[in-house]
Amino acid sequence: MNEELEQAQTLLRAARSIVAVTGAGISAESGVPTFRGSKGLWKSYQPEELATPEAFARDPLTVWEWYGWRRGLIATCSPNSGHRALARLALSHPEVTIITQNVDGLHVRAAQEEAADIDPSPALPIELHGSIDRDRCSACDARQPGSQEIDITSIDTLPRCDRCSGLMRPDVVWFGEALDEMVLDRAFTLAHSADLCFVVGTSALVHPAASVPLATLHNGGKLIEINIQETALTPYASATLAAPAGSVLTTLLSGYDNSA
Ligand code: BV8
Ligand code: ZN
Repeated sequence: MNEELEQAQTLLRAARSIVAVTGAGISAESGVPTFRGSKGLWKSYQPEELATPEAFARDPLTVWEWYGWRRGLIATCSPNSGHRALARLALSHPEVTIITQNVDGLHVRAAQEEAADIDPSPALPIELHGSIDRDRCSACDARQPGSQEIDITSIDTLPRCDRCSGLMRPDVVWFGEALDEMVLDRAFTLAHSADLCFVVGTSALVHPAASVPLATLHNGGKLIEINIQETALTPYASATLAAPAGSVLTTLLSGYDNSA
């Protein structure tokens, strides 16, 4: 691991523009279940069963029950040292952008907490799949803060739109739904122009998000993968740090994040 860590630090020092693409694995140490791990969220459900527009149209009560449970769980979790190390890096280096597949909002909270009284925006992530903390109207697209208490007694007690009384849904991207075009374009543009991409805690199975790191590669940039397991991206990584993201990112970025 030390050799890989040294290689990663060499790449980091040489980099002029950096993106960090994160997945559920960066939030595992905060207690947020991953999707495909042993205790993965999907273990008790099938993605098709819950995270699709068809499931919501067919059974909004069960979909809201699952999101209400996840929202409640995530509210008890805190950003871990991996989120914080990335936030500090992005705050001290404007050429760093965080791009996340996660909807748990922990990068946002890490940015706000690490920024303290300075502007947190350089460390706010591009959220490719939306945010579980927000609701979106299934009729008029209006967004409003996510309701903490979801009353799943009946369809009539589910969250309603303040504007048109339409049925609200979690403001996340479901399987079979297109990602926001502007968001995706920005992510690919930044990854394409980056000379270094950290890929942290993702199984690299979900597209188009899993292709974002390839944009760095295809333009001659390098990948550093941080994951406790191998993935389809591992063969393309110039350095592979096979350890929990929290400790690896803290070690890797400690010598770097205050050299603004
Ligand atoms: C689209 C929001 C087209 C919801 C998510 C067949 C049928 C239907 C669709 C498809 C299909 N084949 C391909 C597709 C496309 C599909 C897709 O990619 N499916 C996959 C499963 C094959 N993609 C889509 O549907 C996308 N949309 O294609 O639209 C389109 C175009 C135009 C018009 C209309 C349509 C939309 C995909 C978005 C789905 N929404 N989330 C919610 O969260 O409830 S995706 C969901 O999985 C999460 O957001 C997460 O980001 C994502 C990926 O998972 P990971 O983050 O990688 O997490 P995972 O558990 O898999 O892995 C964790 C990793 O961490 C592991 O590698 C583990 O080793 C590691 N780890 C664990 N602990 C640690 C660690 N690493 C370091 N430290 C640790 N401590
Ligand atoms: Zn509405």
